[in-house]
Amino acid sequence: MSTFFKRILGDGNNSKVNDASKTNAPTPMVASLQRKFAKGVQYNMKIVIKGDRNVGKTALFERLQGKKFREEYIPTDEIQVTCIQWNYKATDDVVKVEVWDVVDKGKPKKKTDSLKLSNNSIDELEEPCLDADFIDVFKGSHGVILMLDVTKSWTFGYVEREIVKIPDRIPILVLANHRDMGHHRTVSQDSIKTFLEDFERSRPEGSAQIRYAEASMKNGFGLKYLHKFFNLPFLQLQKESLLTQLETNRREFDATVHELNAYGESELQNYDLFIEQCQGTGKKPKECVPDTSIKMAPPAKPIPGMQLNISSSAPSPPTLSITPATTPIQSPPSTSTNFVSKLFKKIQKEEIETPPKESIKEAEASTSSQSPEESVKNIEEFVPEEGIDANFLADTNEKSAKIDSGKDEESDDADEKANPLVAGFQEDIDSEEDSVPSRVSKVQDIQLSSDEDDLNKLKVEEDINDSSVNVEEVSSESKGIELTEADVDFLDKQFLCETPSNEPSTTVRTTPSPQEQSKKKKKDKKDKKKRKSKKSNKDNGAKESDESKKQKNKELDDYEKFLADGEGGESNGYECLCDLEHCVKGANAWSSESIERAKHVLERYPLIDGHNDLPMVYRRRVNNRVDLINLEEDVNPQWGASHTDIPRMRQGKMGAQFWSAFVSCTSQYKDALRLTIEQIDVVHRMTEKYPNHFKMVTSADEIEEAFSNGLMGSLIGVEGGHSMDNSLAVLRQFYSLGVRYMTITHSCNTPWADASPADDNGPEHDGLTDWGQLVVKEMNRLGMLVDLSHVSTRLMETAFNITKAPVIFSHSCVYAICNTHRNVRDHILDKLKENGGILMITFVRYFLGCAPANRNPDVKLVADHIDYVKNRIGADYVGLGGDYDGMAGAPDGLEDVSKYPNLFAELAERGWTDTELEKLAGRNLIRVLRKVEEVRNQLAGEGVRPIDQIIPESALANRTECRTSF
Ligand SMILES: Nc1nc2c(ncn2[C@@H]2O[C@H](COP(=O)(O)OP(=O)(O)OP(=O)(O)O)[C@@H](O)[C@H]2O)c(=O)[nH]1
Ligand SMILES: [Mg+2]
Ligand SMILES: [Zn+2]
Repeated sequence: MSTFFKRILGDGNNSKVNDASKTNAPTPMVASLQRKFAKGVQYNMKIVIKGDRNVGKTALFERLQGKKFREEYIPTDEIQVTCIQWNYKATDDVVKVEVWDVVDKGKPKKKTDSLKLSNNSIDELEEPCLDADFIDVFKGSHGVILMLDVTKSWTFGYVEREIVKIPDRIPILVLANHRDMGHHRTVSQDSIKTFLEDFERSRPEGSAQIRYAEASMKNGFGLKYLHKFFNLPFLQLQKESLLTQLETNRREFDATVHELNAYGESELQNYDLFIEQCQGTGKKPKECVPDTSIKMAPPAKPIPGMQLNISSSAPSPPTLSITPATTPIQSPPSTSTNFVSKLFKKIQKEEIETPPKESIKEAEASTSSQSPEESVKNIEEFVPEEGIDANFLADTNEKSAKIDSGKDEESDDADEKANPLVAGFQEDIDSEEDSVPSRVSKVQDIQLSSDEDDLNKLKVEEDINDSSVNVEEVSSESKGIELTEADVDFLDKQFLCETPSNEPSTTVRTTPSPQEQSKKKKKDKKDKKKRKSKKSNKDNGAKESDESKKQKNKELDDYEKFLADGEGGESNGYECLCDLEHCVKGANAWSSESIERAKHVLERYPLIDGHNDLPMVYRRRVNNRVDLINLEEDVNPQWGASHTDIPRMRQGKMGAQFWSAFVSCTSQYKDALRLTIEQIDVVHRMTEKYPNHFKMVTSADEIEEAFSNGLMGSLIGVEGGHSMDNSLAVLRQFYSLGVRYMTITHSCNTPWADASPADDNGPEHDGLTDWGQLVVKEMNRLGMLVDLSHVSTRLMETAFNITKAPVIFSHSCVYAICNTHRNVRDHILDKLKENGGILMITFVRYFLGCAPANRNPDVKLVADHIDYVKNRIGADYVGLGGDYDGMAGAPDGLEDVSKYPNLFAELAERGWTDTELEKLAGRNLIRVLRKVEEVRNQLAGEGVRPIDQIIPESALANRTECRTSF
């Protein structure tokens, strides 16, 4: 067995190679587990543990194997995998759980001495490094445990960045580790939960569950929760298996109907022709026998490649196993599908015990006796040469009964039959019973996942006896890392582009020899008795699982209570090893001329971006403690990767920024107002802290003035009408605090306005209620920009009808290119032109690249959206609202705020004039703001008074519990 393979899966026997106490290598599976698996694994489940460096992934990995907690920190060099066994509730199903301790960036290693590469040309190669850069760890996964350390805020940043890369179909457990270090805690439970709630809302319907729990690997807190969590990936796996089988069934069904149709219409099914042939002189069809007895087909063959075992023994749900396309029991070494469907395509030859001669004979005999149908290759052979056996039907049953009993003398329970393609680790399954010394080589066919194309192809055939390795093929294709990467605007109602994969379940399988099968059956019978006696106890336990349903809001076990039974305690702080690398992918090259031109434009006229969520990052990562962060330096080492800091803003030639005072919709009817004021406070304090860079500005003139003084203007936008708590007084005071736009809604409806999901789900208020219309009017009167990003299309239409001033879309894209309700439809663009407002194109990957675009978002795609607006309504109505730090990921070439010039260079190369580029940068926004100020002044001149009308009580029905009535 290759050392490579051993590192990944353990070698399943008493390995000399692995010593987990010394290295990161996995431990071999214990004999009892091997035996357990040997009786037939119904499911193979893959669970991935992911997290920043030093959060306790390996500690969990080892806890899951029943090992003790280790204080010592040994960074893991590369991905390690082990197998554990787990049961779903009280059922007898054997679920083999393959646990992956993922390393994002490993250390490449020189090949080890034990490997002799036959191909000298690659002798010098380093062994491939098993890390998440090289392997798409989510492929074939059924669950992900995303770990963070509650004492290190950047490890939460890691979770925020990584969670969006996990395919929607995979259940996720966010595990906040180091709970025992509560006194050093810097990541609050609230901030994690709020983030997860927002994120969950942004996922497409039908996405898998995201759970949150706290844990301590030191004292074992949270492991019980984890055990229960496994139910989710298991049920997901079961669902996928069922769906795959249904799909195969459907295809087979169609094919059969097709075949029957064709056959029915062919000459073969023409009775006259048949009779003619039978009576004629030529070669008669075999069916021409003077016998009227009924001919029946042998028992139906199973659907090729699939075998469905539905067991009724377990109460619920039915157990089921998929048997992939059958491989001959003693198949020759195959070089096509195996272990490295996912991991480098190494084929490994496993030594296994040769069955005793008698059992080989038995097997052969049973194989030959088994094969009346096996030998039937076409319809001609359907009828035996000797003619029709009058008792065919009866015989069939009898024969098959005999065959069965020959194969399985002791089995009295179909459910107990060994799965013919049992999961791996069959070797040495019953060491104490094995007495057969002779050995044969056999290919163990192991599939960890199915997509072969995304991975490097490396086929290695290894002979266990001399440990030599033949590298047959090495391809340098890199894996498709892009696959699961989708941007998520944590704030936006957003859907990931990726279509949930319906890959078949991960399977690790070998074909057991007849001897192995028969042994297993014997064992199974023994085991069955034991299990039956245990079962009644277990059934009682099944009730327990209902509790997990109630746990949605009760994620945290009582830690204090837990401590009473545990040990608790301190641990040293550990050095930060977080990987802060920013990878700039696929940035397109522009001529230096274009880049220079772009920079000149931005030096002449302020680039005013419509939306940046840095204030939210302050809240989530440092609880709004502005002084903890130095924005004048790279912030990445300070609080984990993010898009914005002063050096990068300067590099990006920014002129002014609307900072978003965003609070989650979950705070609506609760403390949204306080939280919003806190975000406004963050903007003021952040601005005042860096007087050499920022200046608080509230008008068009002030933006230009700050710019001319070399300062970047700080503007405030409140993102979501829920922030104003249904009070026009609050709206007015927002204005006093410097707020210059309010987005009418975020992703939730307010009691007076419909958010964009209403486009899909139907309106609650037909856009805006009467009182909602007053909000728009009051904003006009105040001189506050009406922001229509995030609102329903109907609301946009209404707003256009009532607003006296131009509106903005602070961060949206074009619907014609990407059909999400967060984007702006053509007829709205036309109205926008009439209104004189602007659409500020956002960089949120999903809003750029969803269908019909279906493209990887990059600078060019952003430019396409901008060009679209220009072509439809003109360059006067477009601007930029990047949404940096409010989205995960960013388009290629626009990775952070330093990259704006790339976009301007791209547009310059598309023929945009300098004037048009200035308009895009800020001139359009300034024009709109000036107009809004003009309307304000005009209304003031007309003596229009503040709107005095309070929201009708009926609008707040059932939502008044947090309000004091006067
Ligand atoms: N106090 C305390 N220490 C923990 C806990 N979990 C892990 N540790 C310690 O934290 C350190 C890091 O744990 P590991 O499990 O090696 O972390 P890791 O995530 O695997 O780290 P990498 O392999 O470098 O990515 C070790 O010294 C552990 O002993 C915990 O819950 N509480
Ligand atoms: Mg580790
Ligand atoms: Zn938004």
